[in-house]
Formats: sequence, C-alpha cells, structure tokens
Amino acid sequence: MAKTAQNFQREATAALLVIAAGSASGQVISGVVLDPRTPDAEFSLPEIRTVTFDAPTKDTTTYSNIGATGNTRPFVWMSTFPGEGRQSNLVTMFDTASEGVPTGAEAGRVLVGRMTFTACTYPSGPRAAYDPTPDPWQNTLWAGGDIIIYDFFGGSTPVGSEFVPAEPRYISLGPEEDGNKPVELFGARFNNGWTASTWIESGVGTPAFQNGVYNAEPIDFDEDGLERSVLNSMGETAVEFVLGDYVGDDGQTYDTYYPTGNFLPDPVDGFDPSPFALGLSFDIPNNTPGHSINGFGQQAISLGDDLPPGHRLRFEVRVDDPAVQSYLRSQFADGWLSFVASQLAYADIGLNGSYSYWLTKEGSATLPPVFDLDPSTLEFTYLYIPPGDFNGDGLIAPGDDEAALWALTDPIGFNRAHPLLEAEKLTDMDGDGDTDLADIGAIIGMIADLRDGLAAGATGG
Ligand SMILES: [Ca+2]
Ligand SMILES: [Ca+2]
Ligand SMILES: [Ca+2]
Ligand SMILES: [Ca+2]
Repeated sequence: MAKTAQNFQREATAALLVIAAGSASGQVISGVVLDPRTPDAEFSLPEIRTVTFDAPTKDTTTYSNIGATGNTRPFVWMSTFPGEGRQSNLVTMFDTASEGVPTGAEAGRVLVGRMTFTACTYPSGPRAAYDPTPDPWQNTLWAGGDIIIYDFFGGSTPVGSEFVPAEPRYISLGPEEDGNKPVELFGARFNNGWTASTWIESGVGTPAFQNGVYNAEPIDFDEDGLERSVLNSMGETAVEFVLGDYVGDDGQTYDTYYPTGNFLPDPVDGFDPSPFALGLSFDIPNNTPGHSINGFGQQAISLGDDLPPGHRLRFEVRVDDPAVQSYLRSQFADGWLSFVASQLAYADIGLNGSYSYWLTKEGSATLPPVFDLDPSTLEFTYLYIPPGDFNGDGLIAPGDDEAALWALTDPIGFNRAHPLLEAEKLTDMDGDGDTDLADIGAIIGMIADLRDGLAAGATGG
C-alpha cells in the first residue's frame, strides 16, 4: 500500500511513542480482545504448505570406488573396519526450488513444522542389524576377534587370519546392543566447488573423491551450533595395520595389508555426533503405493533384527533444533535440500560383514514390477513467515509490534527468546538481504497499521 509522507510521519511518531512506552503499551494490547485470525482484511490465515518427494532429485554415494551417481547398482553404507568408517554414505538431494519453497533471502522466512525422510533397503544383498538408538563412538572400535587377511590390499580372497583383542578404548554395551548400529541422518557439505545443483548424474558422473576429500560429506552441528564434519566421528582405530609381506595359511607370501597385533600408542579419539534424525522401523499397511512388495507392506522390526530386504526406515528430522532449522533455511536459499545418511555397520576390507545395500532412485526404477518400492522419500510442512510477522505464527497480529521492536533493537535477545527464528532475516522486510532504513520504515509502518487496527477494534467493537 502506498503511504503518503504525512502518514509515514504519523506512523513513525507512533512507533517512537511505542518505543518510549515500553511494556506499558504491551498491557494496552493485551487488554484488547481480538480474534487474531479474522480481525479484518489486514490479517490472513497462516499458510502451511506441504512438500512431498517420492524420490530424491539426485542421489549418490560417498563410497570412493563408485563416483557415477547415475549408476543403477545399489550402494552400501559401511565402515571398512571399526574406527575408520563412514566411507560409504547415501547422499540425497531434493530440488526444493522447483517445488516452490522460497529461495534466496526469502528462505529466511521459512519455518519448517515437520519433516520426514525415509530410506529403503535394496531387495537383495547383505543385511545390517537394526538399532533404533544411538551408541557411543567407543562402541564402534575394534571389539576383538579374528581379522581376515586378503591376498592383496583391496583383494577379496582370504589367505589367513590373525586374532586381535579388543582395543583399550572399546566400550561394550552388552549382547543386545553390540554388533548393531543406528542409521543416522546428517546434513551435507559439498567440496571442490560442487553443489547439489551442479552435481552430475550422467555418464561417469561427479567423482566421489577428489583432491584428498570426499565431494559430499556428512555434517552435524555441535553444542555451540557450529558445523562439523562427522566423517571421523568414530575416531581412529588403534589396531595397527601395515602393508608388506604376509605368510598365508598356504605357506605362500603375499604383499598385502595385515594387522601387526599391536595397538597405536596415541590414536585420535572420536566424538558422539548429533544426527538430524535416526532411522526407525515402522508398520506399513499392505498395498501402500510405493511401499509394498507383491502387495505386502512391512512390520516394524526390533533391536538386533536383521534389516529385511525392501525395508523402509523413517527419520523424523529434529526441526525443533535451531541449528537444524537454520541448516534447512540455508539449503532452501540455494534451492536444494541435501542429506547424508550413514550407518556404521561393520564390513572388513574384503567387504565381509553385516552392512546393507540401500535403494537409490536408479535402483528403484530398475526393479521388477513386483517391487513397488520408492527410494528415499521426503515430506515436510512449512510456514511462510510474512513480512511483518515477528513471532512466527504466520499472522501479522497483536504481539508482532512488540516482537518487531525487540528484533530490531536486540536481535541477540530476540533470537534467544525465539530460538527457531532469526531476527536479522525477519527485519529484512523487502527481502533484499539486509536490514536498512527502508526495512525500518516498513516495520514502523507495520506497527502503526497494527495499532491503528487495534484501536479501531477496541473502540468500534
Ligand atoms: Ca543403540
Ligand atoms: Ca548398538
Ligand atoms: Ca505474528
Ligand atoms: Ca532489506
């Protein structure tokens, strides 16, 4: 709405009076009884939007030997051996801009209310054991046992084995919890200049590994909200391996990779990451489109069960975590939301172990018709916070005047009180990426309009 200079002056004066009145004006407001949803045409219903993907726009793996993201073969998640892991993670990328989710500075006005990701195991291949709860990082370390030695580094023909006891830092969780690991969902960081947008799925595709780093790696946020790679969250294994000659059970000498039986004196410790969500098994009714095999759905499994073929796990993203919410906004800003899912299931250097294959969109597309299985899915709801809404309820209504002044004058305090909102994004009323005089003018106008409306409502009844 166009404002005359006179109107603006009146509103600016009103705003200054509001600032001067402080909390007293809040009492006036709270004394006015209004239906915040329908006081007049100035107010609109909050707009909750739902976005659904039955497949990622792109998906890939960080397994270093498979760079082609368009590959139709299933991918594994595994650690080569305890302490090294997260070598093969599932990366999923969703083109949220094409679904109308605000981009650029407007993405700062998105408040995600609920977000559910799912991933499905491939209908054949090895099976990891299921664990619905986090395990401390020390539980992923070498637990003791025979380590198989192969004919060469990267080879798959066993030529002998050596017993290596549990390493000193290993923590057993007991028979129920050892030998199984949760599937964890993390944010994604792209390296070497790649982005979800530029990631190539055709031909040999984007390499998984370049210049000494993975091109896509899982990230979380620590207790201070700082981004951190979780590639090495399980620390360094203390089991000492060497490359060299090894005499196999057949008496022949192999140039291979084998444990010395010693432990490294000062291995790097790991840490317990903060996943965005854990994958949980759940019941799926028969004949559910995209979620059935020969018409059959699935029954939830329990701790320690093998993850069945074609079994789907559900991840409820922790959108109540300010760092996660902020991550989602920054992803929407670029038009793509990416996740990395990871399970520290054990596989040895010859790929023997209890890890899983997981279903990609290419894998899903090539399944026989009896397998009606979507690959990873994503569904979320979000509220668009309109300019002028400062308490994040989707409405420009009583309370937003006070909140607006707070966001403007004390953004740190505002953010502390509204952990899922970001003051500096809400005060950018014209969405040009900054908060300047034009935005302040708009906020003052908004406050004046709001209080004019309240006054009319109070007197006109
Ligand atoms: Ca557990
Ligand atoms: Ca466990
Ligand atoms: Ca509001
Ligand atoms: Ca602005």
